[in-house]
Amino acid sequence: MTDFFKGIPLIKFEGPKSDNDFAFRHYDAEEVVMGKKMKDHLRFAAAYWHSFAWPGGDPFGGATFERPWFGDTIDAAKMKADVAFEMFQILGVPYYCFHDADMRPEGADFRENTRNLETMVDYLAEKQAATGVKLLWGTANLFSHRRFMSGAATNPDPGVFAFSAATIKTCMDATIKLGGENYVLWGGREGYETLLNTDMGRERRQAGRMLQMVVDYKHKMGFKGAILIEPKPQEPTKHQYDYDVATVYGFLKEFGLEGEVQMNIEQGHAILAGHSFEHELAMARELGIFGSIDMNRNDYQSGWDTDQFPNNVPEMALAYYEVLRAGGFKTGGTNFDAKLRRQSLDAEDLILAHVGGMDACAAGLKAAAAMLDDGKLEAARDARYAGWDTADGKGLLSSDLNAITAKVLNDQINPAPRSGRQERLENLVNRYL
Ligand code: XUL
Ligand code: CO
Repeated sequence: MTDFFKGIPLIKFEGPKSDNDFAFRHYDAEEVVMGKKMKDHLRFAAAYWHSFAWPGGDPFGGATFERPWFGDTIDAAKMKADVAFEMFQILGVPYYCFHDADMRPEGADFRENTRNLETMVDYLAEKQAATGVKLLWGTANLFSHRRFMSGAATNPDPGVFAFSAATIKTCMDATIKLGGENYVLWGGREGYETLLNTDMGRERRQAGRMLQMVVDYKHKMGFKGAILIEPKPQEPTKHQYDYDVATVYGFLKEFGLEGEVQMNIEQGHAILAGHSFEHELAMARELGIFGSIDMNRNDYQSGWDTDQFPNNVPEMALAYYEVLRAGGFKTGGTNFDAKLRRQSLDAEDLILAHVGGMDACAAGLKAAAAMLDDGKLEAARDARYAGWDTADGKGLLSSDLNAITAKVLNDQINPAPRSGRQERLENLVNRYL
């Protein structure tokens, strides 16, 4: 036991009337919603990087957090793991996620990185066995170290491609050894700053080849989890190749990998791409590539990726509505890719941020389930498209322009516009919140 969270109790469900900051009002892990326990719907995961590796810097100042585990030694990394697992247990989150660089000390080269990673994987395996906390996904940090400044798979230097491929292999090995349920690829610096120095065709082909190698390795190793790509439109590079779900789908089609890879969709990334979160979720569902979510929120004024803890229940209800319509999570889950504000120094800030986020997700999930249970939204949508279920409607799609023109003349088709009833539906949604 460390004393980092000293005095903070295990967080329990106390119901909406509770006055206790250190309690859930909506998240009751065992409560059954639409035939499934809430914990199995939401599959919460805490992110190692924001909560335990990020020091609180911004472009104007350095670290504000002075955590006792900061330092590039194995002992420090073990203390970090001890504290992380204490937090997972206090919150009752069943899963966590990591990048290699979050949980192992940075080595001088690939060999030392791998040795450090393996040491920490053994330690994390012990912690998982002792606590029952599981790994939702692992990933490689191929964007922080300066060697990756011009990309990883898309780098103009083949040496960086090789270093990246080898690092991905070790991170997939770590994920498999820890029983991870998915492996994530976020294209950290897979994009470009200026076309003046960029061969876009080459870079995209390199990324396609790397992804194929990842898929091949997954099958070679018999890994049953999902390979997930996390789209993001900008930041760190000006033009990221994995802009949004639709762009990534085009990329997967181009390289013949659409049946092999699913999406990890992040709330803040969706907004940066000019979409809503629910748009990205619905798009992935329609394309058959929905996998998992990174839950957070951005500041709507600042225009960059602020990775705040989520707290907007009406928005989250619409997101979980799309998750439920996609059939819910299979290997995926709800990962809090969210960090404290840099003034939130205290251990209890870390706990309360997650408590609020988990509660908001639970409230959103319950509202989403109520919308589906009630069926009014589905009925209104079905009614709007009812014409397509008639013989005439179905026939159109297998017809051609000549035959359709003859039909329009013969049947005197002269459609009258009908209301989309948006406000009525928005009012209806508010009744479930
Ligand atoms: C960056 C981001 C990453 C990925 C994992 O914006 O979301 O933390 O989730 O690399
Ligand atoms: Co993310």
